[in-house]
Amino acid sequence: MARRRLKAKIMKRVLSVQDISCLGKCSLTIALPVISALGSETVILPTGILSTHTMFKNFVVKDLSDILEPFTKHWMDEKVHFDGIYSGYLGTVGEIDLLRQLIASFRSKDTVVFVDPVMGDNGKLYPAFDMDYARKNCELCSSADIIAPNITEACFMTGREYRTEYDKEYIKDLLLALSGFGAGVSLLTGVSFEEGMTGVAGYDRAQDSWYYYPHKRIDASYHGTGDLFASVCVGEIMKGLDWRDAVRIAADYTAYTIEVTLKNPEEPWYGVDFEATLPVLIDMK
Ligand code: PXL
Repeated sequence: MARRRLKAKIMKRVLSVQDISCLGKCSLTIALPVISALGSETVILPTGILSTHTMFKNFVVKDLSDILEPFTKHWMDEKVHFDGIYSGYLGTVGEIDLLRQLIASFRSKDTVVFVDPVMGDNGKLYPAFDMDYARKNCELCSSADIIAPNITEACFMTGREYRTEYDKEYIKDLLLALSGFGAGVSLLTGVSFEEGMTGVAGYDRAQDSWYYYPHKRIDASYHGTGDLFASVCVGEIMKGLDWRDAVRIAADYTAYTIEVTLKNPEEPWYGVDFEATLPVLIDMK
């Protein structure tokens, strides 16, 4: 059997804090396999457990807010070190306070905190969220090194008007407003300046530098693609890549996975076929 030559190196450990949608291919059921496949140990802290993600009708939810404090305490007692902390879909305003305490407890000078303030898309909040939740996410973003909202989420957090047609000034204003929350790097996903293309914009506060990575837009929308993008970013950053390279790989891989999913004759609607594309991701540079 052919084997990859394994380089001896210390494995990074990432804590991912978000829900488990048992059926639905999003949040932890993406973060765990993807970050593991990219070579980091992935510790999970489920904030809630759902029968499916919230785009299904009649989904059932069990809130798990009450495990956050005791689990944090146990890991603190065990002197666990996290190289990365990555949060996505949470659930309640109270969980954001608990997560901020957790971040403060585990943060060391080399911990990368990546916050994807998942709360909506296409100009609307997801069914479980309201404006209080959106505002509270600004506080969570202030605890992060890197944040990665889409335009909808950025507008709800910054109070800017949501637009589907915009120019570079609109995107720069959104990024500066996001950056005002305090993260070192602010990303904005789903930014399109021309027909047939989309991309990721970014602003690095310390360097006062702008970034835009355009790529082909595939005309399909699936749930979980934001989680796939964020998980790849985190996995690649843990490998030591600069955030700009991590974003490029994550954007290309997510677009490729959507293309592959579109070819599936069963026409899945609720998530992408990342299981089929993980081998490609592992070798992407
Ligand atoms: O992919 C974002 C996401 C995560 N978790 C849950 C969701 C969604 C999007 O709809 O419903 C439960």
